[in-house]
Amino acid sequence: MNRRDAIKATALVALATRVVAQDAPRAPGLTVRMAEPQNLESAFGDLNSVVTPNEQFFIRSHFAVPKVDPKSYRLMVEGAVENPLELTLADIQAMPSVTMPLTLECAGNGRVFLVPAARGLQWQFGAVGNAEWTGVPLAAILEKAKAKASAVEVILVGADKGMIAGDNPSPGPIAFDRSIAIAKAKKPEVILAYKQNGEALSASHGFPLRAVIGGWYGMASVKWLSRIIVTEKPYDGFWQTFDYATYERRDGGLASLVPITSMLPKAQIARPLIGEVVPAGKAYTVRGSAWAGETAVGKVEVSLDGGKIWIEAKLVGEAKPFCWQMWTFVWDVPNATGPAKLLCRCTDAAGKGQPEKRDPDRRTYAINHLVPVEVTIR
Ligand SMILES: Nc1nc2c(c(=O)[nH]1)N[C@H]1C(S)=C(S)[C@@H](COP(=O)(O)O)O[C@H]1N2
Ligand SMILES: [Mo]
Repeated sequence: MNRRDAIKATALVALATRVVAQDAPRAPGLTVRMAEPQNLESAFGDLNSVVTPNEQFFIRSHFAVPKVDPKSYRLMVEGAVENPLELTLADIQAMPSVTMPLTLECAGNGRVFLVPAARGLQWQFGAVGNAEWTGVPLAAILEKAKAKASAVEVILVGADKGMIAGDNPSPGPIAFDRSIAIAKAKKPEVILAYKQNGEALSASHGFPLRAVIGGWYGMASVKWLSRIIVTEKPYDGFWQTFDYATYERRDGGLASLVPITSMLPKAQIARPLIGEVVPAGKAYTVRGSAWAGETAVGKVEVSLDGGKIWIEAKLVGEAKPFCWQMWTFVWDVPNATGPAKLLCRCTDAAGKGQPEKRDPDRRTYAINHLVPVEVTIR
């Protein structure tokens, strides 16, 4: 290498280091579901604390991560408000803050289990995580902006943009956005967060500011939040009509597409992993987590016989609203070698459980039918 090459190499290394330093280091256990834009799945089998460490938190991004300069950043609040706002990051951080654990599950989590196979990212168990989010309640922002009494919805707009390809291509680049009903927008579990587990948001998770909509599937938790538009009629943007909508209100052959909101009850087994070899004739502590969206987890049960007999698992730790709960179940593994099948299910506090079979009305979202974990006893 001559001197000029050496200088060039050093410059490249410096550049590469700087690019990497924009984001938090990632745990080696993450699975790449898409390289660009980066979509990473958590190692759900590694679950051993109620809070998912930032470097293990799944990433679901539809477009490239937008570069947002925190100094020139402004959050615009407009539409059906008496007092439109243009807030700096400092303005937002000067407001009274709240910190709360909220669980986010991608509406496509579990898509790999759909039969026949569905298009889209093939998430297994790891497009879900739980973090302590710090920020300001959206309600406080709406109050500051004096949202009108005629307000129906709040549209949250991200700074990321791109083209939608495929059968129904977008006419040009569109932003990632999503509306939520005004009643939900004013709930305390809806926050605009600038910290995740006590650290500034990383670029991948929405730096400098993101929405976190407690109880709802992840798509409404808009990252890189740039605009809030208060509207007097329901919004029908791409991300709640073409995408992230399920068939509901079926009535005499009429089916309407309704935007996905609350997470459905779901329990997942972290250990054993699918295909794990489990020692024969010993006790094995099965563990996992369960969540129920806007409702509390009522109970978690495990079946070892394909769903005939269900035995209650032990819920671990304190139950917190909009936050998953860990559970364990001591399995007395038989002293005979061969295959075994474990099932788990969550019933929410209102008595709603998980379906045994997949409901096709849900298209490729809101996947909470029972999925067996098949292992080998040896
Ligand atoms: N601006 C923007 N916000 C977004 C997305 C996106 O692509 N762009 N993806 C959404 C989806 S589908 C999910 S599941 C969550 C994932 O959040 P995470 O990447 O921090 O895990 O972000 C949501 N917010
Ligand atoms: Mo998602």
